[in-house]
Amino acid sequence: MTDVTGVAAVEEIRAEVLRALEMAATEEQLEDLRVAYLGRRGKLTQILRSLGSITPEVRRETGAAANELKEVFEEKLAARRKVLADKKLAALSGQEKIDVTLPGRPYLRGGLHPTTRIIREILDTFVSMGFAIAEGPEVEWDRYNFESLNIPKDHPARDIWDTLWVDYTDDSGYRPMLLRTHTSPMQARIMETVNPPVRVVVPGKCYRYEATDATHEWHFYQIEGLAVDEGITFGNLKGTLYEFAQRMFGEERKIRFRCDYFPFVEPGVDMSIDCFQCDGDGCRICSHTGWIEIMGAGMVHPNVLSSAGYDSSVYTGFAFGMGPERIAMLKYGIDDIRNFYSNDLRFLREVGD
Ligand code: FA5
Repeated sequence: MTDVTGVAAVEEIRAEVLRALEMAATEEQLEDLRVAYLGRRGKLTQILRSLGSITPEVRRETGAAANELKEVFEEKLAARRKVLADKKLAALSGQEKIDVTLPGRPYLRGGLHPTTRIIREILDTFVSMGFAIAEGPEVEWDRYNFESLNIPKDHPARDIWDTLWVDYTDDSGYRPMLLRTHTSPMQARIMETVNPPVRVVVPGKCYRYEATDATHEWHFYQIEGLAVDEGITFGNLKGTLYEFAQRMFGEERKIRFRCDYFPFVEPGVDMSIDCFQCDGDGCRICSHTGWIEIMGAGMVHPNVLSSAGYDSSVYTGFAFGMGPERIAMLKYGIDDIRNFYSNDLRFLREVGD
């Protein structure tokens, strides 16, 4: 390339590119121009690349002219882009009008299901008393749901829990499983894995093959509690559950224990609180008894301790099991448990959080 050809070529490009820039009417055309002159194979790029192969005198002049043109081109390109973008915006704002008097679009906010809300509230109360939280399987073996809880096969107490069975076959053949009827199997599972002292609460879903009514669902939650150590007495059970009831339902609440039968505790009790609606006088909520039953409880049966490998001559413990939906019903005045899982948004919005 000669001197004349080098600088002349740059000047030729300058005239061409400045004209083209003025004429470009869209952002796409500007981009095409950029590629045509400054892209990898662009005209100006090629001149810049060829500088290394020309004589030093020619290189200096041609290089200076080409670099100056590159700068001018980039500046004008940016300025032209801005002119086009401003034009586009002005055109748009002419077409689009925002009516600031229109009401805003409402957005839907998710919330906590009432069961989740009450479970968290109950668990928080026990955690603040030093209990840990554990969870376990909903599909369970007969061994945990019944046998380890002092309910052998063919024991009449099995009738208390109407069970949904699951067919299961593995290498050892057909082995029936079940949908756990209560959270008590976790008592055995926990004691098998940790040494005393134990203080744990277990929330979880349970299933029973039973007809539904205002206080019974075929699937519902329970919260199990278990405390095992040396020297635990019925007094500890009463004190813990009394504290729980006062924190959940108010300091003025009274509690009552009555004998009840569960094969895995001895003695077994059910615990009631005096009705917070009528203060024990009797009303529709407490079926005119003045008391509302909230859970089953008792001292862990020595057979349950020893079947989990604990020495029942050294350790004692208490256990309890409550239904959070029933507690939510009492606390929030809900009159039918079937509302919880029928997916009626009006109910969920009213009672959820
Ligand atoms: C039991 O299930 C025992 N495992 C509780 C227990 C644990 C006793 C540890 C002693 C020691 P029960 O069947 O009563 O007991 O159920 C306990 C609670 O679960 C009830 O008080 C009730 O709140 C709830 N519950 C039971 N069946 C249903 C149901 N069908 N629908 C809703 N809640 C239920």
